[in-house]
Amino acid sequence: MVQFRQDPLARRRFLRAAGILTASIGAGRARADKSVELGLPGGSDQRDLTTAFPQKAEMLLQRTRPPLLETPFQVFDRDLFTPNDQFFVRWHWAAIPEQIDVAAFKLAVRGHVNAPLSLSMADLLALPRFEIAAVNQCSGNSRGFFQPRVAGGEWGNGAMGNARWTGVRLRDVLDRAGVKSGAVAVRCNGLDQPVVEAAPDFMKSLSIDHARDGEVMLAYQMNHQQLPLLNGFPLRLVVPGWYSTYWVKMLNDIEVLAAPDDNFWMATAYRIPDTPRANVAPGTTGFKTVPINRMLPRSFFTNVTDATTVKPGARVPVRGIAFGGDRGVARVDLSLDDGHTWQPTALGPDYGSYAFRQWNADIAAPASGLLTLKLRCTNTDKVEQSAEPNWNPAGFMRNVIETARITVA
Ligand SMILES: Nc1nc2c(c(=O)[nH]1)N[C@H]1C(S)=C(S)[C@@H](COP(=O)(O)O)O[C@H]1N2
Ligand SMILES: [Mo]
Repeated sequence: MVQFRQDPLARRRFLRAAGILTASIGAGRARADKSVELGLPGGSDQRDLTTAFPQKAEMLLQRTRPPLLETPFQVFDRDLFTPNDQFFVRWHWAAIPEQIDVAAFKLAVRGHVNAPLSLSMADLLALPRFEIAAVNQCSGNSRGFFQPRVAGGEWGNGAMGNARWTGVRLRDVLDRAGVKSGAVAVRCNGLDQPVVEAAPDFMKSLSIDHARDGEVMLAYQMNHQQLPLLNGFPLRLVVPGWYSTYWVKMLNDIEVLAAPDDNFWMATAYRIPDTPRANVAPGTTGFKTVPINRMLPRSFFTNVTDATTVKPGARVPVRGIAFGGDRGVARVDLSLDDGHTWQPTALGPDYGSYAFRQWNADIAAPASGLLTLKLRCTNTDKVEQSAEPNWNPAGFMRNVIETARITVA
């Protein structure tokens, strides 16, 4: 049972943490003791490590205001479920509430419904509980690897995380309000606001059928704890298998629409070329676009990098994580000959179609030179990662086969 009000310790911690948020914003920049190079081509790739954000341990600082914090990649080697205090953070606008009175918090459900609702956290806690493990990945995760470089947050590979999400199904909430016939979309809005009035409030919509699929949910817990403020406390949307632009944080307003949503964040931003893997040749213009949607399979090495050195002939244990995108992981294969032949890796426990899956393998280092490894995930829909990186002007949906070049010496 989740008890927001009866947990004074967590509440005190929460308020104190909120104070730090103000402090770091006020100072204009976070303290930086150390920095890291992300190995991004074509421009600056140095990022400070920061511990200046509330409820967050060490994070890579992409931007202070609004906060953009990346998960240091070695975190993915330690835990298959990304710890809340190192889960990445991304906001579009800087007017983010620094405190939320959970007792007064209300979620509105309105629009094309029979009975508009105003639900308290207690009302939500009384609904059937639903839990799912799912990867939350920014559309622009790994954007910094795009060549030629594109504008936007120059993330490395750490704008993603895997968590267990607990809360209620969006379908159950919509059923309580009674969706009227003719409804086509469900629009979600959170408590954050643009800093200038003319700028568009961040809102995202799902089709009515998607919203009612029984997997899309409103989460009040992440890894069995309250959501950190910066990850959307006290309530966020979770859209398993879809990019996290749809995972609206600090969700307080759900509007059922009788016409397609033409707000800026659906009609203009977060659109991708309507081509396989959202891929176009650099410089292409005038292509048809659609709203970004389902994720593609990806896989990563977590215990070796291009900086790893091994002894000649040594046994080299390699491991990492994979996810299937909008499906489960069917296989993760390794190639030692530049993708000509592939060998299967052993997969770890299956936490469901949308979660990270661990993989591991043992290989033998050659007598000298470089040990070049390539890694490829195939999902249960037989979609596999591609050898060629995709490109589009927004830097979305990277899912190229990853390569590790290990030195043998
Ligand atoms: N209210 C609100 N929700 C939001 C956003 C936002 O700016 N405001 N950004 C979205 C985007 S683009 C991403 S990548 C995810 C990031 O989720 P996280 O910060 O919990 O990792 O939040 C999504 N939900
Ligand atoms: Mo994002």
